[in-house]
Amino acid sequence: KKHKPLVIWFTGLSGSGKSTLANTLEQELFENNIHTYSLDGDNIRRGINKNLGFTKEDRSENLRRIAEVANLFTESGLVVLAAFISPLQQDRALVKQIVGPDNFLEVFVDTSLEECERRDVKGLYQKARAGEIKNFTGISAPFEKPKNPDIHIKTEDQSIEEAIKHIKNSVLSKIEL
Ligand code: GGZ
Repeated sequence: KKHKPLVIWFTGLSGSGKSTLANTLEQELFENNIHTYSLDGDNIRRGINKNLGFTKEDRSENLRRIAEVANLFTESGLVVLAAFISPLQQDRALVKQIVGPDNFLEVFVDTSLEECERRDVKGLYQKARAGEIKNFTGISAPFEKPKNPDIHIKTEDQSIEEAIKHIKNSVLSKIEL
């Protein structure tokens, strides 16, 4: 099927649910015969960005490279799903510029720090509180909430199914299927 290029960019705290939403959405897009590619910490930070850590500068460069990669994939006709904390407004703005503002859909996965810390699926918040992880987003590094996200998902008030339906409708209209 022919459709416009698109980068679906999930931003939010560690443990907010970005990957869960991205993975579920990707399955549904697949069922609609939309060709996708997902970028996340697992395939990026272990590969092309393995020399980068979590300082402000490294995060910035991490996100810049991801945006360039996302742009290459969209040029080849894919819908890209990218799930990264992307904590700073200026970095998200640069990403949007690199992929092209018209090809960019920003999804703010808004889960409170309290809830992420309560879930603490990977035990990272506990380590961050204990000082074992430095520059941890929400604890010892900033997260600037997006002011005007295209889509705002409050995972504490909305089911995954509802959230996915919302994002999917927006994606389908944006790529004009
Ligand atoms: C935040 C960290 C940190 C620090 C390791 N701060 O929940 P996770 O584990 O699986 O996902 C987080 C991931 C964040 O990488 P991103 O590339 O998305 O970050 S950014 O957009 O800011 O560049 C977390 C893990 O890496 N992690 N140390 N200090 N998250």
